[in-house]
Amino acid sequence: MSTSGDFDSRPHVALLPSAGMGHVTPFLRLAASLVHSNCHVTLITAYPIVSLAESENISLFLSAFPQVTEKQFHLLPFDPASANSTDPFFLQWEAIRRSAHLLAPILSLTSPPLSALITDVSLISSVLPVTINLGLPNYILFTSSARMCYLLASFPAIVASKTSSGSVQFDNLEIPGLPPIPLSSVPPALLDLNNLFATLFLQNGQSFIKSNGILINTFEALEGEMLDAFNGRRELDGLPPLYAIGPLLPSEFESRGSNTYLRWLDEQPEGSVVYVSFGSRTALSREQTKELGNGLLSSGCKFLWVLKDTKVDKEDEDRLENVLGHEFTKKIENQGLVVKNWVDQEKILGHSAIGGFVTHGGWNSLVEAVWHGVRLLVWPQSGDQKINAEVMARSGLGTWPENWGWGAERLVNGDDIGEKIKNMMGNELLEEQAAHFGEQARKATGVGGSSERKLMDLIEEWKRKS
Ligand code: UDP
Ligand code: G50
Repeated sequence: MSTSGDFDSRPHVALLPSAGMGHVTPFLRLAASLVHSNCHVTLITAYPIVSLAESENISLFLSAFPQVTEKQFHLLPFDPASANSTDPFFLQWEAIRRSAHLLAPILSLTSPPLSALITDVSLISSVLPVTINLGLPNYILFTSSARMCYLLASFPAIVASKTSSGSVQFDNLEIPGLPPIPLSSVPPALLDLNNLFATLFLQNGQSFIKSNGILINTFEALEGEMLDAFNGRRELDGLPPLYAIGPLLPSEFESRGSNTYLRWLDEQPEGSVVYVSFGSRTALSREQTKELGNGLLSSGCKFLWVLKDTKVDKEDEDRLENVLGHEFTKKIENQGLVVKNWVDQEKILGHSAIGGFVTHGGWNSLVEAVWHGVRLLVWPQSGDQKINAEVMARSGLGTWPENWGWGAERLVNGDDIGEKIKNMMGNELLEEQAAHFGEQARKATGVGGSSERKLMDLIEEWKRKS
């Protein structure tokens, strides 16, 4: 056929996500964008899948993109007791890591041959030996902020110099030209090297230097100084290039489920509703949930609240009334809507009725809010969320009440929550900054924008390797 020459020059990229929607979602968005940029794409999916949200989104993606090849990666049996964690998503990362050697035949038997593999950051130290052995370029997709990426790159040296009997002694992490990362913002799990998250973080940080490049879901206008700080130490530390290719944009395939809440939003005045969600894998305690409910009522604002009662969605079965109580459920009817299912966050954040977002600070949620120009009240619960909150607060996109601490650290009182929500919803400076960064995000991903160019450069690099 006359097009066979072009066909052969298209790069073939395989993608290997890990577990949790915060990791699967950016991978599927990147895959969609690579297909639109004329790449062959293979998606490697590890089975069994932990949550319903992940399996549904992967199916929706594969139906929307029949040209993408799925390679199923069946994990070896795994005994959770053999790993130091109770978190189902971290355990799945470890299960994938222990099966990584099984990737070799999957990667070497693809047709046309692969130009590159893009691996989730949580898996790299176990996948790199496989790709190095096959002579296959391996790129990382970093699913959090550039600020968090800097911590990951610094962690091996911190551990080498400051560890005694498994406990990491943290000082502030200095970053040239930027505020340091204080001990109080470091993911608590990193302070004890015996736990699984810290072990993986250390090994993955040590592996950075062996990878061909790091793709990251952020953009120049949002984290330019941070990207410069990272790139500034590359030569010294042998780090690979960091490519800011974000925001990775939501695609139509992600829309699903009942969306009566969108019809409810249609009836609300512009900018009047506060959207409340803590992402895909964070359940507040029942006590904190009730205080949040009281806070929403006392804020006087209309609200759309996605309430999660368990970490893994399949187990979230208790009825709303059982969680909130009959009386409270009745009280909110005139002021808000509470949903206990998966929602289409993209459509919500893009709805003109939304005027602010109370979020845990998961990086995907933050970047989605920035894209839609929605201001924030960030309430970090765990992991990288304080570090991400710092990025938002510094850019004037939102407020972060630092004295609220980590999620499990203290019970935040409803009146305090209500006050902070009211302040955020009335803060015009935040609104202006949010609109400004929304425009910058569009520029970055538009033709000739900083993120678009980075992705095009990478595709050219892969073409040369195919
Ligand atoms: N999300 C969604 N609907 C929900 C809950 C979450 O669409 O009901 C999406 C959200 O838009 C984001 C992802 O799930 O893309 C959550 O990732 P994030 O990094 O914000 O937080 P995590 O869930 O990993 O803590
Ligand atoms: C999930 C989480 C806590 C947390 C992170 C999560 C990240 C993301 C980046 O994704 O920090 C990252 C993950 C794993 C790893 C290195 C970097 O080994 O619950 O902090």
